[in-house]
Amino acid sequence: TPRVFSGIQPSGGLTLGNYLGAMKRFVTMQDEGKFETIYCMVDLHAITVWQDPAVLRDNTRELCAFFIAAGIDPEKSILFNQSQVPEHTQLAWIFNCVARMGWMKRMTQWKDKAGKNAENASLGLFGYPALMAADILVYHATHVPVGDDQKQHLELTRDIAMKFNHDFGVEFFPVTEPVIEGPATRVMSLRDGSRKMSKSDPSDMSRINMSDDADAIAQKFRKARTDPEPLPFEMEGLTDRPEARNLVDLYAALSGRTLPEVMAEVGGKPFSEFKPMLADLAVEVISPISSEMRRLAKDTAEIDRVLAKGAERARAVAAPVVKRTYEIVGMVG
Ligand code: AQP
Repeated sequence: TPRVFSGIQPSGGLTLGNYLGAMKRFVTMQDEGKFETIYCMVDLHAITVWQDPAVLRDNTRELCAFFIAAGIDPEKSILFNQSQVPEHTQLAWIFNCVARMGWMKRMTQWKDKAGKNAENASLGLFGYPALMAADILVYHATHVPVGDDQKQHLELTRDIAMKFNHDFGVEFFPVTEPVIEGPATRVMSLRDGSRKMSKSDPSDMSRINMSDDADAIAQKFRKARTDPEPLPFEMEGLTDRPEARNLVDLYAALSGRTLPEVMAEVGGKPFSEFKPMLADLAVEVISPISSEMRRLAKDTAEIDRVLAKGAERARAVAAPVVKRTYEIVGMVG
């Protein structure tokens, strides 16, 4: 069976963008039953920027509770935390030696996150995509569901797999397919239609957090930036109106309907009418997940048991791949 791998950073909270662009699609792929599904909290990625240790531990457990509350079944999928499976970093070192500096320097996430202060960014942040390639390829994953922002990193993963295979004259690592589809592969900030919604945006008003209550959600949509025109009647009328487009996309993704279906319902409405509809729908989707998350997160012993079991299952798949890789590279052992 084809194998799916994807991960989310426990870098604090979870946005509606992470949920619609990633988590919700992880659940669909698990439930379709066409794939073996492997999902990961990538704590080693999170520490490429500073994380308070106690907060990181809490965030990792909370993210695990989110996965389960959103519908990931730790029996059906392998659900685990990255640092509990050392094979990821073992393979990442090999990939550090395969990937080229020039490839890494071209990554837009590196440029965005390191910004003008690249001299002071961590080496880990620069090497992030090599660890990500290892996360995926240590399972020989064939399909990776992600948001649109990760497209470039997945291309790099393919480049690393191909260069490794070519350098060592083997057909060992698969060339992975990104799975970037659906109506919410790039959810935009509520304050700026040209930036993606992100956990690390300094403005909390720019995002819907999966832990926001109904009042906060209603307020954030009410204050979301828009132009003054009412919604158009046709999809074409959303071109060059990024904020309007984003809200309509969100409505479609949250209601599980297509854009044309949604336009037939809300076309022509002023934002004063549409925004409360969107807020109600978001609350309907988010609140059962967040209340279940809070319930599950209370039992940290149970979360830790799930993570330990997930790590054991993950290692059973990853260890033989690392062993074979080290043989191919020429390590004695
Ligand atoms: N705005 C988004 N729309 C759709 N998908 C998104 N993803 C992130 N933002 C959006 C997808 O969520 C998955 C997990 O992302 P991550 O936790 O690894 O970190 P990220 O991509 O860097 O997301 P954030 O929220 O912007 O976190 P920070 O601010 O810490 O960097 C990925 O599949 C991603 O595509």
